[in-house]
Amino acid sequence: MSDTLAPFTTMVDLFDGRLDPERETAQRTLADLEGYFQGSSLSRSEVVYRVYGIPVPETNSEVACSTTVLEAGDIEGEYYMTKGHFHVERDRAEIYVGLSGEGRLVMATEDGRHAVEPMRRGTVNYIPGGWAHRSVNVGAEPLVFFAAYIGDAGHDYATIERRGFPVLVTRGVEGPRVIDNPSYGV
Ligand code: S6P
Ligand code: ZN
Repeated sequence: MSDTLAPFTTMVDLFDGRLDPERETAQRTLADLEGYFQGSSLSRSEVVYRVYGIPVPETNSEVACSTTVLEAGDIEGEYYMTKGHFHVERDRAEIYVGLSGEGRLVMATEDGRHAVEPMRRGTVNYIPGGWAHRSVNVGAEPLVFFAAYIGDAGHDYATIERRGFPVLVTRGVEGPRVIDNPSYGV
């Protein structure tokens, strides 16, 4: 029993995703996302997203949680998005709960299947094991969501950095479009 966690409570602002207490924050700028978009941006210091974490031991008996706040914007029509990752432990699943804004959750398997699901306030997206996942903000306001995943999942960014996702989400005249990624797997 000695290494059993004590129960604790965190407040989450259901609109802006901020946690109280705020324990661990990561932020990604356009510079951090270099090479992820088809186009390029002159700005490098702009923050694209922040992740507010509720850290727990990284074991398969704990559930790790975080909120993500993904800003609105695009680079040459490709909407702002997260890096996206597989879990290092490939079979670890995850749940996203939409809090505000409008987005798309792009998912892909290593053998090239893909799926695109909606994200907005009230959506509960189930990301099965084996599916890489990337969030895309297709709205004019920040996209905010809550994530919960098995504590030892780990993040494999390298595979996505190398191969990308099979599809991209871009700004079309009639709204967001999902198009084939010309650089996929290259
Ligand atoms: C963690 C979960 C999210 C993302 C966050 C940022 O498993 O999927 O908390 O980490 O949305 O995305 P990324 O791809 O930079 O980790
Ligand atoms: Zn994940």
